[in-house]
Amino acid sequence: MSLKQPCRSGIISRYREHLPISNKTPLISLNEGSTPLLHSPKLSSLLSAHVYLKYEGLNPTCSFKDRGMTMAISKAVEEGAKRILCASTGNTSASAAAYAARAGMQCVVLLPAGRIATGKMIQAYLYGARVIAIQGNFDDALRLVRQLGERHDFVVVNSTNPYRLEGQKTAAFEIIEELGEAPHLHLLPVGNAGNITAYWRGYSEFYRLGISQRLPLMLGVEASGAAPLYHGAPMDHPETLATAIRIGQPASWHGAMKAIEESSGCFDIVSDEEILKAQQWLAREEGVFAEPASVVPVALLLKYASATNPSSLRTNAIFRKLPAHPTVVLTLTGHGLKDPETASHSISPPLEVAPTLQEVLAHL
Ligand code: AN7
Repeated sequence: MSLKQPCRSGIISRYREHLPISNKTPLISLNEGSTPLLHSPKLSSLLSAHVYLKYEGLNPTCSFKDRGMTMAISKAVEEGAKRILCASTGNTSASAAAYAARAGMQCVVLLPAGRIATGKMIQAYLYGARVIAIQGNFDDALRLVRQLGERHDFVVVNSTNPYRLEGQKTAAFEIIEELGEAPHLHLLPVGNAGNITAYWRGYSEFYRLGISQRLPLMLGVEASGAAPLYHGAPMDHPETLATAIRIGQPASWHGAMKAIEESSGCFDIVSDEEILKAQQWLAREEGVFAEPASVVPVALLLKYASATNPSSLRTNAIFRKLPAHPTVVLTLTGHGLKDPETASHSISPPLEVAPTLQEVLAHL
């Protein structure tokens, strides 16, 4: 195949030959994908590595979910579906609602009541979804969605829908094309574990096709209060301020385990405090604003770089397997403006002064 230059025509157009698409599949796209791979000078120097940020917050609904949703909705339209349904911690519902609007379909979303970041909630409403708040967590909402899905009048567009992960794997393709090779290490946040499954599939497919010559080690990062994969057991009451990954029973458990085992990677964790610090650090040091769930890999690398006893971290064993000056990619899954409330804990209100030059100068 001939590699195309990055362009912004949507992931189905860009990677058609690698996706389960036929000539009959309608193209429902908002020109997702082809997101920036930003070099991170500060993380690179802290880790003596070449570190890049795959900035998925710059997708049309400001998260990586759009890559999977263009596939899921295009296939749903092809199959004649009229209604789609999902459970969500916020980003899936925002994306589903937008692509459903584009396709002229009804969209129903089940969300954990009171635990959705404001921006995501507003997106679901504005794109016209029917929003139902469940008095429970994401795992409860997904259980109900699975039951409703069996009634056949809805197409479920959670990552249990096989087309979602097919779309999401394209992020790995873009990284390989832009770097000219797969990185040595890829870190990403893990919630329902679909994305780590999808990236591993993408890396594996390009490797098998000979487009890349190596496979990365995969490092999945969870919040310490919502870390079922790290601990190796589902959790009934996951808790973290990174609401996007407040998930105790990941649907893609086996896919995530496969990614970690086949790549010789690992799962690691960071605390909520470390997440907030990393969000601020990334904004101030690199000029990149990402939502709390997105910065868990940044938090892990900062913790590792500053640890007095790095061997206490599972991540240490991973770095020992890497060559000198490795190439490292982190996925920043969602935009910081999705969740202004959580970020506002890190700022103080602006200073108010009289509208005179003297006053302003006095406070510079
Ligand atoms: C910003 O929207 O599960 O491990 O319902 O929004 O593939 O689940 C979101 C997950 C990471 C975790 N970062 O990805 C949902 C949802 C952000 C996210 C994840 C999510 P997966």
